[in-house]
Amino acid sequence: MTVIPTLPAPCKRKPATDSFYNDVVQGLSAPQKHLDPKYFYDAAGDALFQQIMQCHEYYLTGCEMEILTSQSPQIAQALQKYAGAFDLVELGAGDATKSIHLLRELLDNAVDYTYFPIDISANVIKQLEKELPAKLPHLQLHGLNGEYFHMLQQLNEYSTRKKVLLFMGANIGNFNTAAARSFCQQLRQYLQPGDLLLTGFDLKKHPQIILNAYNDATGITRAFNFNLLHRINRELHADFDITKFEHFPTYDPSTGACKSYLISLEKQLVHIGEDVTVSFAENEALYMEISQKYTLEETDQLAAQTGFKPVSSFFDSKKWFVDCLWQC
Ligand code: AVJ
Repeated sequence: MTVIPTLPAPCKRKPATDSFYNDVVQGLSAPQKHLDPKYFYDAAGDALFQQIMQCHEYYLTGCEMEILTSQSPQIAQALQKYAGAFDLVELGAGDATKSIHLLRELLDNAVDYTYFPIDISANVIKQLEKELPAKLPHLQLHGLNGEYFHMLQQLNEYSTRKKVLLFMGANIGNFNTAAARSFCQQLRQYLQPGDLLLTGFDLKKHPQIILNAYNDATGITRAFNFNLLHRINRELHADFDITKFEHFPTYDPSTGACKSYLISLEKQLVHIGEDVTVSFAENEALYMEISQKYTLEETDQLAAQTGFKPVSSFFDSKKWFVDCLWQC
C-alpha cells in the first residue's frame, strides 16, 4: 500500500523542486506507477542522452541529422515560401546540433530572424548561449529556460513576427497519441494563421530495429532510466535501491507504442523524504517513458485533427524518420 500523508509546507521548498516532488509522489501513488520523462534531463541525464544519440542502435538522431544536413536549403526555402518573415522557435532545443544547419542556411540566405531555443534544462540553454554565437556570429539568439507553454506565453513579449516552431528529435513521441493530439491543439492556440510547425516523427519500421534503439548493448539507455531514480534519491531524499530494478523496454508494432519500464525485482518499500513510503510488489512495473512511432497517414491525421495543414515533408534516405512541415 502507498501512504501519502500531508505534503510538507510549500514555503520550505523551492518552486521547481516542489513540482518535481509533487509529480514524483503523484506518479508513484497512481495504480500504474509512472514518472514524467521530462525529469530525465538533469545535468547527468543530459550527458547520458548525448551518449544515447551517439549509440549506433539509436538511429533517430542520425536520420534526422541526415535530413537537416542534406535538405536545409529545401527546408529554408519552404519556410520562406510559406511564412515570409518569421522568427524561429525551437521546443526542446537540446544542443541544436541538428537545427544549426537550418540556422546557418537561413543566415547564409540573409534571412532576418531571431532564434528562440526553449528547453526545460537550464544547462542546455546556458550551453547554447555560450556556444552558438561562436559558431554562428550573426545569429540573433534569445534562450528561454522552462516548460514549453510557459515559454511560448512569454515569447509574445519578444517576438512580433510570424512564428516557425521547430519540434524536432521525435520529442512528440514522448506523448501517447491522445496526449499528442491535445499537445498539438494546445500548440495551435499559441500560434496564428500562417504560422508553421516543423515536427520530427520517428516512423514505424521493423520492430526489432525500434526495440534495439531503446535497449542499446552498452547499457546507456538503461543508465539513462536509472539516472532518474538517482536524481529522485539525491534531490528528494529518497532511497531507491537501483540494484532491485531492471530496465525493460517494449515495443508494440500494432500500436507503434515503444514503452520503457523499470521492473521491481522484489517486494520492497521506497521512502521519499520523511513523509512518503511507496511499496512495490515483486515484478511490478514502473512506467518510465513512451516513444510513439507513426505512419505517414497517422501524422497527416494528427495534423487534420489539431488544426494544421501538412504542406511539406522531409525524409532521410531510408525513410525511417520524417520532419513534417505543417501550417496553421
Ligand atoms: C528525446 C523523447 C525523442 O523517445 O527516442 C531516447 C528519449 N529515451 N532513449 C526518444 C529517449 C530513451 C527520446 N526523445
